[in-house]
Amino acid sequence: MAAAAPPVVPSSPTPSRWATSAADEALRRCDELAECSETPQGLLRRALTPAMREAHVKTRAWAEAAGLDVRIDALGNLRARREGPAGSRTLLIGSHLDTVRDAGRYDGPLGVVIGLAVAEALRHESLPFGLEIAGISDEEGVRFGRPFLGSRALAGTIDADDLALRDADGVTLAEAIARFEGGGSVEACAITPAELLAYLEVHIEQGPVLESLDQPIGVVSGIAGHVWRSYVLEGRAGHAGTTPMGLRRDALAAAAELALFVERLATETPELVATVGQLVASPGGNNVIAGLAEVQVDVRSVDASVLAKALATLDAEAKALASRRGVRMSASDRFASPPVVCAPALRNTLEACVRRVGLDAHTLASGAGHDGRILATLGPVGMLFVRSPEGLSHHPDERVHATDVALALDVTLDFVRALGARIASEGRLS
Ligand code: HGY
Ligand code: MN
Ligand code: MN
Repeated sequence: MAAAAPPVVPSSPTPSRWATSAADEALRRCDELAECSETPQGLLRRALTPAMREAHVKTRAWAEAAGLDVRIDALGNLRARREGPAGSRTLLIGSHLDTVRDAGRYDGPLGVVIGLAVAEALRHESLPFGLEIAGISDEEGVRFGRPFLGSRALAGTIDADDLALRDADGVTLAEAIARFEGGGSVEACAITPAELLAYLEVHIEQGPVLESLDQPIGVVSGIAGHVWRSYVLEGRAGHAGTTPMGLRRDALAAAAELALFVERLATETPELVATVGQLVASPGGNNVIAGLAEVQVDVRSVDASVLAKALATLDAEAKALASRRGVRMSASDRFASPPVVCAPALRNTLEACVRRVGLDAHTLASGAGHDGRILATLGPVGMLFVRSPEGLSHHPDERVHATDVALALDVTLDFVRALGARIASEGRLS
């Protein structure tokens, strides 16, 4: 008699029935949130805007249906909370609700709706800690040109320089806060290290690694260090027709040379990525030599020494080419954050939960920035990645597989229960 055919092992395990249904609802909610946009074509939802308020209305309804008390803080973070036992700390689960321009619908919101689904599943289970689901208002930095303003409010580090930042319409952050009428003061947004048990963020990978390994989910080891450095090049505007090439101080040409150097340096340096996403020249005219140009550089590495060396090399090259071209150069940082390591206790627990759903616990670093880098200043941070088909993100075609989201839900629910059991028995995380 022919031997029985070996069992067909699914490329990924089967999620629980709860998770399968919760994943469908989570993806439906991401679709609903994608309707909350400042633009009729393409998705844009910046901090403290009417589109964000629309997103809050929907998210609040889902959170209240899950039995959570909801408030909007001064920076426009949505805070959905269930109290823990007196004196207990809070497990914060969340991600951001703001988007980049022409965004995908999962970068940020997926982590919020997964948090809400898990809170709903745990509604009638006791936990030895408070649970707060955060819809963070500004991670991408699109409106005020500085990222992580929402989580920095949670960390209590918003300062006068931040409040004076202006958006493209000249509205300061302080004015936007006042107009949005979130609750309480900027200071009252803060969570203290004594209050925070841990922060968990579930996020799409936004890169190709998990897909290349055919892994539905992965555990994050750390978040790359990240700097937004602006180089301003000041030459002299002039007539495009009458100014001899040898007498020009062309700021746009200098900026273009710098942008190509940025690309070459990152291409030649392992562990480094660097991008010029914005290059603005003025006065702007086909027949006018640009007198002024600003090059915005995004530089990242998981290795702090690689990042520091790259920035020093960029500064040196900007100075040298400016001198060669007779233009003045100045550099300033709009944002800088060192690499962050995810807490081993959380990472180990996540890995155990991933194995419990029948997966390899693949661990990977995050090249993308996340609010966890800011919240790591308050306490332990853990992150779980969900596979990004084609590694695509910051793009309307960004998508996820429903079964991968379901597996992430199973892992996240198991993780919260595992943390609860540990705190109940040992009183601490590790
Ligand atoms: O830029 C980033 O890495 C993130 O999407 N804010
Ligand atoms: Mn994100
Ligand atoms: Mn993003």
